Amino acid sequence: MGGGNVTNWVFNPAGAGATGVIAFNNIQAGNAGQINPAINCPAHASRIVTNTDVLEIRRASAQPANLLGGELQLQSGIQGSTAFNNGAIPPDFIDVDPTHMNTYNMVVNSWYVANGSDADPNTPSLRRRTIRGGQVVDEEVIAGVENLQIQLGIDTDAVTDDSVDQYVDPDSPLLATNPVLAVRVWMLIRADNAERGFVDGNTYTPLDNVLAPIQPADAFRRMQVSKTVYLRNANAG
Ligand SMILES: [Ca+2]
Ligand SMILES: [Ca+2]
Repeated sequence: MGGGNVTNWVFNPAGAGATGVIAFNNIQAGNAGQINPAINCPAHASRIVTNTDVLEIRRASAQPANLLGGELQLQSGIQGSTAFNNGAIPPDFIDVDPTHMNTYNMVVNSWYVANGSDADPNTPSLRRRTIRGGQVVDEEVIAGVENLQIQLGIDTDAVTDDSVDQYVDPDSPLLATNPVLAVRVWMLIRADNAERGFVDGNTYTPLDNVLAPIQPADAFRRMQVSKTVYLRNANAG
């Protein structure tokens, strides 16, 4: 569902690097500007659940692609990569031997927690925004996900040793100066329906350095899941 010119979404080529893992911390519902000043998608802003994180992964397509205006693409060569979407070789590649560079489509996936799901406007869900054919597609991944938190594992040693020393929230200033080696994902998932006579008296601790514990005290059963993913080639750029 949905759709729009990619230049209007979070995929700002001038943003935080052309490829890699980008996460946005503790989004405030309705405040699209928190995600990215370039965002212009009211549907996204109104659906997102307060104090959840957004995880975005950008990478180059496996196969080279032809230049195509409107498609978010990556020009890549020995000197690095540049994102563009106007179908023209970026200026920093104009003088590069064509046999020493390639054009790829950029594969961008962004996961967020919405306050409704396709089947039920009152059941939250994990949704994914992606690009197909230059258009933004917004689709449901798992109904019942009510919280998503992300922390990034960084290598803080003066001489980096490719081992994680610390996990930080996505807005940590340490991310500017320390390589990210891993992503830790935490989700709180609830049943579709409330259960008569049941009270969830558990306390859930979000994977976040500032958010308070969550005590639902309602009639939904829940489970929490977490996973740590080590990034391939993390130290290559
Ligand atoms: Ca967070
Ligand atoms: Ca280390």
